[in-house]
Amino acid sequence: MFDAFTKVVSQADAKGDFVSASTLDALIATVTDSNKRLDAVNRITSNASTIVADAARSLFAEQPQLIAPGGNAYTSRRMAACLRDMEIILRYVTYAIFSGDASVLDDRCLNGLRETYLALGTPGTSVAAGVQKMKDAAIAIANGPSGITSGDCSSLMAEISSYFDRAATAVA
Ligand code: PEB
Repeated sequence: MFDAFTKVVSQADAKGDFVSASTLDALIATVTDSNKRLDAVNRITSNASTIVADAARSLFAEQPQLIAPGGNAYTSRRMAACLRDMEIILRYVTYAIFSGDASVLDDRCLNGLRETYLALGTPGTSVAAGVQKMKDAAIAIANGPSGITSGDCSSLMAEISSYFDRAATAVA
C-alpha cells in the first residue's frame, strides 16, 4: 500500500535513481494543496451515508429489476449487502483520495471484486452504475462552494473522479 510519497520512493528505488526534481516539484504541489485534499476527504466522509443512499435510490429507480422479486437487491438481506458494498467502495475511494494514490483501493477493495460479483451472479455493470452515481454526488459535495475558502480544485476533482472511474471500470 503506497501513498503519493512512498510510491515515488518505490519507483525511484526500482531504477536505482534519486527522486527527480520534477517529481519533487509535483510532491511540493501536493503538499501545498493538501488542505484541499483533507477538506474533500472530510466532506465526502461526513456525507457518506447520504451519498450511498441517494446513489442506491437513483440506481434502483433506473434499474427497477434489481429490487423486483428475483432481483439482485431483492430481499432486505441482499439490499443490505448492496448498500454495504457501495459504502465499502466509497470508503476505499476516500482512502485513495487521502493517500493521493490508488494502491489501497486496488489492493484491498478492487482486486478480485469482478470475479466475486461474477461468482455471486451480481451484475457488475449495475454496481458500476451505482459507483458513477456516488462519484457525481461526491464531487458535487467536495467541490461545493459554500462555507469554504474558494480556490482552484480542478486537478483534485479530476483525481477524485479517477478513483471512482477506476472502481467502476474494475467491476463493469
Ligand atoms: C464484496 N459483496 C457480496 C459478497 C462480497 C461482496 C464478498 C458476498 C458475501 C456477502 O454477501 O457478504 N465485500 C464486498 C466488497 C468488499 C468485501 C466490495 C471489499 C473489500 O469484502 N446487488 C445489487 C446491486 C449491488 C449488489 C447491483 C450496488 O443488486 C450487491 C449493489 N453484493 C451485492 C449483493 C450481494 C453482495 C455480496 C446483493 C449478496 C449476493 C447474494 O448473496 O445473493
